[in-house]
Amino acid sequence: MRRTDKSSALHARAQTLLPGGVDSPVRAFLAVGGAPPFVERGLGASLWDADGNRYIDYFGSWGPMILGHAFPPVVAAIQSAAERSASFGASTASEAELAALVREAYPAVEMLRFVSSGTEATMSAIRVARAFTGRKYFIKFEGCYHGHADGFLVKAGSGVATFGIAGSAGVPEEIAHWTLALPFNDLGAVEEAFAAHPGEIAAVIVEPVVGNMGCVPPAPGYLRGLRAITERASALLIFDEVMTGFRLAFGGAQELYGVEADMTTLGKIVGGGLPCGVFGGRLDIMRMLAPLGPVYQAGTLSGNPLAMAAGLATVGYLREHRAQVYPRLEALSAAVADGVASEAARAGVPVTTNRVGAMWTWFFTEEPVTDFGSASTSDTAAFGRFHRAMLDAGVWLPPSQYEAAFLGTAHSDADIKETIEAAGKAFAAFRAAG
Ligand code: HOZ
Repeated sequence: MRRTDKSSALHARAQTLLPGGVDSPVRAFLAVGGAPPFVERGLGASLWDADGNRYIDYFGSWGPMILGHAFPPVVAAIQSAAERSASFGASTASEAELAALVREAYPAVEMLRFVSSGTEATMSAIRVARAFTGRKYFIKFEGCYHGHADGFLVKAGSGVATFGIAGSAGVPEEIAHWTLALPFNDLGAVEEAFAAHPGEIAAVIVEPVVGNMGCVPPAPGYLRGLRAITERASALLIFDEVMTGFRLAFGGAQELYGVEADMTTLGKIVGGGLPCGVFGGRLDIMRMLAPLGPVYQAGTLSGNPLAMAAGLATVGYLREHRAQVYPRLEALSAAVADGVASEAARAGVPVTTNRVGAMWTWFFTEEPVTDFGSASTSDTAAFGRFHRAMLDAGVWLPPSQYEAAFLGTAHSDADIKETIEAAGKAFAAFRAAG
């Protein structure tokens, strides 16, 4: 039996000091039950908690750890940068170096700015889009999550969906008013919104493959349709590639689907596990930013040298080894996603599997999952039971039905086999429980 006393004690102490014992709600395990393991260290695809339990990690710090934990070149890069100081608040050569790598991966990102999180990236992108177009509304999609800035919390995914919070207390309705939340994968709804608000919509922001209502791929032609509608309406198309960037391909969803956005936001992998985000896009749009233009945006730790070093080591590795990395991620992800799905089918547990490359979700529903409405048909209690059984067997999945699972280059065939076997036992227990 998995020991949990040390993690439980740490969790109890944290709850007296931090709301819910956490610094981000999705870590609290409220949707799946049980005390969250407190992590002591990670190496490769493994995590160890305070009680000494080892887990195969399928959330990878929610995306960044595509090369595994404590990947030696990333560790060395951070150590070397730290020896030269953790922060200057002044420019270093590493910013332009990483920016050039980003531009190589994303040709549509002609100019960019580094920030410290995905939320900062998306909120800044919307501010620039509003200034560029002179319009106030923006469209987002139900179940998509673009960070926790006020206007994004309307019908959002991730923890907002997990905890059933429709918007958020503290967001003035005057701000929420300018967010038009539409169903994902429904081009007709987008056409209707533009028809209802002619000349008033600044931008459409979308996760091109959604990760925050679980993994939901775009329907064939959907991203192209968004591209065409926004072009026709002279609105900007913003791809939030915080999750998909450098994961689905070196050039993210834009490379995979062959659709270019006017603006792109990145985070997670681009910082190699350190706090880092990016917003960028066409030159004429990015020239709106101070000190060149009238849109103000700033940050003491933006372009932080440790984050740049970790990002350069990570993105540089992906660039150099992309011919091996992405096919390997595809093969491993297909093996684990399909293997677990087969175990569910064998046990008669209804599961719908959505996957694009190294991100996927097992939805506990019979229905195809194409939007937040269909994702919501999932049996979240059954997901919780599955999550607990997998954790007890040493497999740490994202602790919500409304999150995508990830893997990285450090996962081995043995890890996949162990995961599928654990799932088989978990589903067999479902059958025994009736
Ligand atoms: N985008 C991540 C989860 N969907 C963020 C993780 C967090 O909220 O802590």
